[in-house]
Amino acid sequence: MGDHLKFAIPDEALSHDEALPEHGDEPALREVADPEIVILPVPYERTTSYGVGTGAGPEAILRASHYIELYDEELDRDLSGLSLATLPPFTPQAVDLGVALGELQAEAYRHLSAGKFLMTLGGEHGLSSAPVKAAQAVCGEIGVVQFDAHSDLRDQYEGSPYSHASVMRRIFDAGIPSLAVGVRAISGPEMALVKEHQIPVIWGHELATAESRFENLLAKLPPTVYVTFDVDFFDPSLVPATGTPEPGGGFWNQTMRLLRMIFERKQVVAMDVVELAPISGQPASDFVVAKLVMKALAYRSFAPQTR
Ligand SMILES: [Mn+2]
Repeated sequence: MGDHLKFAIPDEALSHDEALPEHGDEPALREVADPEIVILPVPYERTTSYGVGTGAGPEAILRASHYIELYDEELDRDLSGLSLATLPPFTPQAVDLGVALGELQAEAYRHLSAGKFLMTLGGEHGLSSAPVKAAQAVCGEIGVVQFDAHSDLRDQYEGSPYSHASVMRRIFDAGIPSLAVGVRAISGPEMALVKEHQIPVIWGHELATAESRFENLLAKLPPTVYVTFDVDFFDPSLVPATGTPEPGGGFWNQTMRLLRMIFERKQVVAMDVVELAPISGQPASDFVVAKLVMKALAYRSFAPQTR
């Protein structure tokens, strides 16, 4: 098992024995010993509040990745040469959320300080402050691009400062500038914070015509960025399998244009894809999210840089 799979699932990532698809002579992604890209599954779910199931997200993404074709027609490139390795799932052990996120931050730091591009697969959005802070420690000045239906700027939620609903507040508190895209669910206090600090946001209702404004706002971020992608950014007609769906989200092609622009214009050091909560018998969400991961890796490796 292993090398014929697309994101090369390590045995430890599989929760039970299941016959894996046969692919005959189909080219596989190389899983290399010293990869440029490391994929870190983090089935972390501690603070979900509405729908649950993000802990099963990483495995669903890896399973769906079997079915992605490896020729990217947009970039006109064969993706089988991507240099990547998928690590065993990382599960923080500490009960205390702050300590648990510290464990994840140390794990992320280990890969980023070795010069790897880190793709973290969640899990809930509450995990993202850990790899973001690791990226800040390694790179110094960074910015964060947040794809999300929610602003996630609450100081606390349900008693926890480490909630998925507070993750961007923790990043804001760390002095890291951010650009949010697709937000269409926000509380009064969060909006007050956005206005007081002029945090740039492209709202959900602005998505259809967002490209030039996105380009301008992106240019104001530091040259080095981290991308955090909450899959509830997508319209729930495209990705229903998420804990807190909101109508009015992003569709595929417009999203790919924005994502590609980030990789063309910025030095992207790491990305996470979080909040997939798989629905049994509905594989479309899993596949969309796996393809999102693959497109990001393709843009990172093959999109022409215009920085
Ligand atoms: Mn979120």
